[in-house]
Amino acid sequence: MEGSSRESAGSNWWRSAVIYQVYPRSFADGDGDGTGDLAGVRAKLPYLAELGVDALWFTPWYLSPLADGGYDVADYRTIDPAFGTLAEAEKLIAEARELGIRTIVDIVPNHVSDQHAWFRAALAAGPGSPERERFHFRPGRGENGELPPNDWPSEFSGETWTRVEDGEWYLHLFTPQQPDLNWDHPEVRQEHEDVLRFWFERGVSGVRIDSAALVAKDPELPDFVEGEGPHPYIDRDELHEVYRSWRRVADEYGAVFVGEVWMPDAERFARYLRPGELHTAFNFNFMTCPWDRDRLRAAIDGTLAEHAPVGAPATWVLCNHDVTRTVTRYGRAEDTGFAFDRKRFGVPTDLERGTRRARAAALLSLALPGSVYLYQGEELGLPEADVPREKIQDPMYFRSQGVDPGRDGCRVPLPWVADAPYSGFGSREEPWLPQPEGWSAYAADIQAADPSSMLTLYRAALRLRASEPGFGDGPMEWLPAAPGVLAFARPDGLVCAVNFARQPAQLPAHSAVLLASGSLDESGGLPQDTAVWLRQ
Ligand code: TEU
Repeated sequence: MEGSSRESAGSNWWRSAVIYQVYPRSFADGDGDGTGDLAGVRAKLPYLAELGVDALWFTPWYLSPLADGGYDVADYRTIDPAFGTLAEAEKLIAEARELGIRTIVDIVPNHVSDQHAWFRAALAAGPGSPERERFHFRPGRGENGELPPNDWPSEFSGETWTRVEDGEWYLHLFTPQQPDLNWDHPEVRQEHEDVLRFWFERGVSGVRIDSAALVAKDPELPDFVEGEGPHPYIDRDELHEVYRSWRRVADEYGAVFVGEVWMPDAERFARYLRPGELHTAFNFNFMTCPWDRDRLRAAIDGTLAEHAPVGAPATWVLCNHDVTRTVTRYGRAEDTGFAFDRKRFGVPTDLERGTRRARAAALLSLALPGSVYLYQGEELGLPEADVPREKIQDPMYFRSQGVDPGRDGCRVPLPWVADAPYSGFGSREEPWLPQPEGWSAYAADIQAADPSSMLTLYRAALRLRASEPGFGDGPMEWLPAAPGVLAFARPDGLVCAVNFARQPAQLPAHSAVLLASGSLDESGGLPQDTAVWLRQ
């Protein structure tokens, strides 16, 4: 499957790519210590090549105390020893490239770890020092400075300010172990451009930008007043200059960006994708959309309309390491969309229904114009796991006082071999998060041998998508369809149809059925929650 996509050798590869997200801690454990690692990924490269992905996006693999699963980076130039070494990362990047697979790394510009050399120096240097200017240190409010400097709510619930021994407070939109950087500081800007170069020099083809819309802060750090002027820290105009500057660095290497931009406002979202800024950004409006024909159609139309004026290709995402896994979400009776504020313990789900819909959603998203992100285990149809409370590690759980289960349920180590300890994830030690009972039924080895498995569906879909130039970036056109059915045409006579309605639907006119997410009924009708790819 070398060079799986028609574009994979060209400079526009990213406009149509299928990008597989690796959460290294949970992907494969090469040394058997219970934590996934780079040796594990290297061993699975043939699997990824056979799956047919064009690139791998690695969530942070750098030195980190893991206060937030690696999004608390202590040193960008060192691979965390739990994962391996820099030399190994270089080998991995090169070996993947030989199989036609590019590498994307994750950069977290909003904050660093409290163990980062800069933050340690800032603490040691004290109030008023230049070392503190790289962060947001302030005196507190109240008579004795005992109150935080402002009222900003944390992205992770809880407080956004922590007081240090000498009485000053520092800002952290996430956990106290993730102090926010001051992007008005030239050294902060310079350092990140050096880090970009560091990874581009090592053969990396792209960068995912974490929390990309949060980096710029109102220098006054005022309280947030609804409806009054620009938000003090979300989507501020100044941050575009940061990314324009990053873009100049990326262009020297032909590398690309994907921004993590949670921005329901289409016009504001598209500003990140203007020429000279980011190449792409995650399409969370599609991901958070419930399994509903009209709402999905509206999300698709909205997505294409917002991307068109800036000439950027859309991305299609069904899940990632922050959200409830697709089959679990779509298996719910109602409220199948994803919202952070509705993440709760014990929401019932019907996995059979969820799996059927996830299979249909896979064919839907892979047929749409643009690139697609696949989160590890999605190709195995893994459900969200119930992680016992005493094993949960995600700070979101702790900061919500145990109300929000957090994100560990989608981060459980993958099952590779049904008949092996820990489902073949690792050999010796128990995995860092427990695999639930029945996990081995999802193992890649048995799915590879099962023509009706999720893995077989993904392999077939990716193979077809790579061999049909009509898929990926390019035009699409809605076709007339029965109520409850979405049908659209792509170039070269390709058609995708999805039936959301209870009654089976007649297939659009076609000369061949290329692939279906489930069996058609006896009279050739498309059953509920089933998608099909056709040739006209
Ligand atoms: O996520 C950003 C983030 O937290 C959003 O998902 C946020 O919750 C949302 O805007 C709520 O409205 C990234 C990473 O993907 C995540 O894993 C990290 O924990 C986080 O940044 C901090 O680095």
